[in-house]
Order: sequence, then structure tokens, then C-alpha cells
Amino acid sequence: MATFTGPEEMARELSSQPETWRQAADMLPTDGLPDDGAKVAVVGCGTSWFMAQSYAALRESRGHGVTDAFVASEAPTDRDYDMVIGISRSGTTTEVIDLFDHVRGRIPTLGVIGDPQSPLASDSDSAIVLPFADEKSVVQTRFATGALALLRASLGDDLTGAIADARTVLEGGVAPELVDAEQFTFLGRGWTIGLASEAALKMRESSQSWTEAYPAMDYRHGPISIAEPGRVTWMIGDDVPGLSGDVERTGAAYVHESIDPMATLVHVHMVALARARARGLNADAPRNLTRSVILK
Ligand code: F1P
Repeated sequence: MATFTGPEEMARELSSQPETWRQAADMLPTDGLPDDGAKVAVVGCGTSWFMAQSYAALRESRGHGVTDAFVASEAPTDRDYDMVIGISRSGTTTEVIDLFDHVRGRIPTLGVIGDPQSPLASDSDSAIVLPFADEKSVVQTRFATGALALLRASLGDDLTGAIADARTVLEGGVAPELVDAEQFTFLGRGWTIGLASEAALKMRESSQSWTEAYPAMDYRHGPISIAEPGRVTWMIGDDVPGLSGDVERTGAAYVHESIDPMATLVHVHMVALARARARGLNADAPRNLTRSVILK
């Protein structure tokens, strides 16, 4: 873990993800999670929206019920959902609080929250709080993946392999080519599409990098035109046949790791921090960004 000790809160927080995932999974069984077959909308903003996407895709693909993910400001709450789940580290994000207010008394709400003292924790019909996963850095790492770890475990995933993979990733370094690359495109399929979007956001927030994210099968439908030498296309999750060859013909680097996709996201966190350091940026405090967005 030598590379990722350092002055930043982000360094400490991203390195604690394996333990955080174990602690989150060990919270189960817990009250409040939707019954099998329930029709669920999962909402959040920024990073939390991307975790909502990953959980929604996983829950529905595993046969637990229709599950949609929305950015909180755009959720179609007139639909007949049995539950709305809001993911929010701070529990103060305006759009999530407004949405819970809007459906109160009509649709049961569950908050998956970092700060137990927050308005969302008291406004939700039920709340699962993960104070051990809360963070000092503005940039989210372990709360996001900790919340997803809990939700994955609630669907029956055994996280032992993910935790071992994340430990291995943390013991490795960051390749200089990834620190120096000009541009990154992250790809995913199914539940890893949310992880790809989060990888791209993390890199933008903490290191002001040019990043994009797409469902992998849509990459050939246009975005591949960005690929060229010095740029990186990074597939998160199961590989797509033929994709590495298509990318390598452009001269771009293709990255794919046969490890748990959440461990790959830890690797991206490390790259983001290394790129911030190389550019003299404070990864904990991205420009123009606050811990949560509270609108007047
Ligand atoms: C959501 C969020 C973060 C983002 C930044 C601002 O926060 O948009 O994803 O990185 O910190 O807030 P929250 O609702 O999960 O607290």
C-alpha cells in the first residue's frame, strides 16, 4: 500500500475500501430493503446516481424485481413504484430530499446514507446508515462502493473475492502510462455501466482529466472515433469479444482486468489520485465542487 499513503484524505479513504465493504456486508440482515418482486426506483446525484444505476441493473438482472435508476431531479414519481431508495453520502443533497418530500405518504422511502444526523436520515421512512463509510474528502470513494457492497450483499453476492481483489490492487502501483495518458474512455455492461460512469466522474473531479463513459456495446457507434495513441479505453467488468482488437487498431491502449469490477474501480481511484498528484492538484478538494450540493 506504499503508493497510497499520503497526506490526502482520499488516499486514506480509498485504501480502506476492502474493510469498509466487509463492514457494510456484515450489516445484513437489516430492515428496510425492498421485498423480492417489489417495483423499485433508486435515485441519487453524481456518484450516488451511478451507484443507483449499478444496484438497479444488478437487482433486476438477478430476478428480484423491476428496478429503475434515476438522477433524483428527473425521477418520474407518478409511476407505480412500491419503494423509492435514495443513496446519499451527505444526506443533504437537495434533489434527493425534494424527491422524498414529493412522494411522502404515497411511496415508502429508504435512505442509504453516510451521515446519521442528516435531514435525509430523519426524512426517510427507513434508513440504512453507514457512518463508518462516510468521508472527509469531497471526492467519494469508500462511501459509494461501501453502499454498493451492502446492496450487492443484499442480493446474495459473496464479497470475499471482491475484497481480496481490492487488496491486491491496493498493493500494486499505478502504471506511468495511466498517469500520463491524455484521455480515458470507460466502458461497462449491465451493472458495470454505472461503475464506468463513476470511474469517469472520479477522474474528472479529482484530476481534471478528460474522460468519457459509455455502455460497451455502444462504443463502436461513434465514441471509438476519439481513440488514438496516448489515450486509454478501459473496460470494466466482463470483456466484450473483439473489442480489444478494435481499440488496439486505433493505437489507443486497451485495459481490462479479470477481477471484481468494484476492485477495478479502486484501481481507477488510485489512478485518479496519482494523476492529481502529478498535476499538483488537491484531489480532496476539486475546483467548483462541495461535499454536497445544497440548492437555495
Ligand atoms: C452527491 C454528490 C457527489 C459529488 C460531490 C457533490 O452527494 O453529487 O457525488 O462527488 O461530492 O455531491 P451525496 O448526495 O451522495 O452526498
